[in-house]
Amino acid sequence: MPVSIIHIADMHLGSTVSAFDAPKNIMRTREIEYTCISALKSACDYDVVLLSGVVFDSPNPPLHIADMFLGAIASCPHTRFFYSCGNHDPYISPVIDYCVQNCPPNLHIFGPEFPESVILPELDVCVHGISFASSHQQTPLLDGLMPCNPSLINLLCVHGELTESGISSYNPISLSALEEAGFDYAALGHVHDCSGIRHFGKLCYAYSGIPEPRGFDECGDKGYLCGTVSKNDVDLSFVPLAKRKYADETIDVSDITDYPTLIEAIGAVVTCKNDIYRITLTGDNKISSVLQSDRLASFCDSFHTTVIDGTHTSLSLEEYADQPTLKGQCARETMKLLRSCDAGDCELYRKACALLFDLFDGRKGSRDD
Ligand SMILES: [Mn+2]
Repeated sequence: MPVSIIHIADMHLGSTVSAFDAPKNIMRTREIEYTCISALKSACDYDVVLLSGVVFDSPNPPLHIADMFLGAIASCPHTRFFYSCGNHDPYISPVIDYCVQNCPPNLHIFGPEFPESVILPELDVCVHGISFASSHQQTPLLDGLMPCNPSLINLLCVHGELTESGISSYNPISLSALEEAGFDYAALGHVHDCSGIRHFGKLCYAYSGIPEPRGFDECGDKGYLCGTVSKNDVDLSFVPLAKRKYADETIDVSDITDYPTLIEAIGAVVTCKNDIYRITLTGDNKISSVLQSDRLASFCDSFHTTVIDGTHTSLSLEEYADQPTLKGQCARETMKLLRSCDAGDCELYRKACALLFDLFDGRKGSRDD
């Protein structure tokens, strides 16, 4: 009989969002908690839940967060939950002490000393796991793995980094060692992108990624993996859970000459009102010497959009340098500054010069020549 499982990792419960204004920070913090806790509560129809570390963002989160986690597990009394602690929530920490003391009967928290195996005889399943003891783990936790009993479905639940070099501060894991031990499915945590189901010889393994993103290094769909595992078949699929996505986009403005067209171009990228966007404008700016990033962002219908001006100006100083005009003098002074300034300041001086040109032309920072 196949066993039905949910593989969920890196929930980072107890982390607080601070990138937005105060009401949105609170809303987003609560949303992340809600998604994760709902995911746990939705596990009632599954046999086994594998929590591959970093349930908690820190060793000492507010205890009501731990109560929410334990309460969600207790609300699915017929589902067996297995939890291997990771680098943010190591086994030796106040929050894990609390969870151990208040552990619902259907939750098993693996210890940090040696890989443990829990047999579920009614399912012909054996779940293996081990916890980080502290925030760093250079010695591979799975050293000294015993071979699996091949008559059972063997599931591994662990936090760590896949590497054949044996070198990592976050529990180096060797795929060849996992395959040799005879696991049917290795549920891994630590990497925040879902890897999809991968194969190494007879071994199936995956990083499920995080359920909810918290920054622009976590773009795209986020969620968990669920489905069934049997002796020779792993049928798991990715289920998106996140309420919002992060999108990090670049727009080359070189062919754009006015604000309305730029606003249209940004609008074509900011397509979902629930999502969080970072739009970096690049290329040759012929629109305005000072792009009003905040104003551009204010036109966007989204949870939050940041616009960053990464453009450069193609203003030709040489063209004006010979003129006996204010523009000519400004061009000559700017060229002098450019010869002696750090590379990082060059664009700043060029933009300042472009702004002055706009002012001389009476255009308030809107250059169109
Ligand atoms: Mn980690």
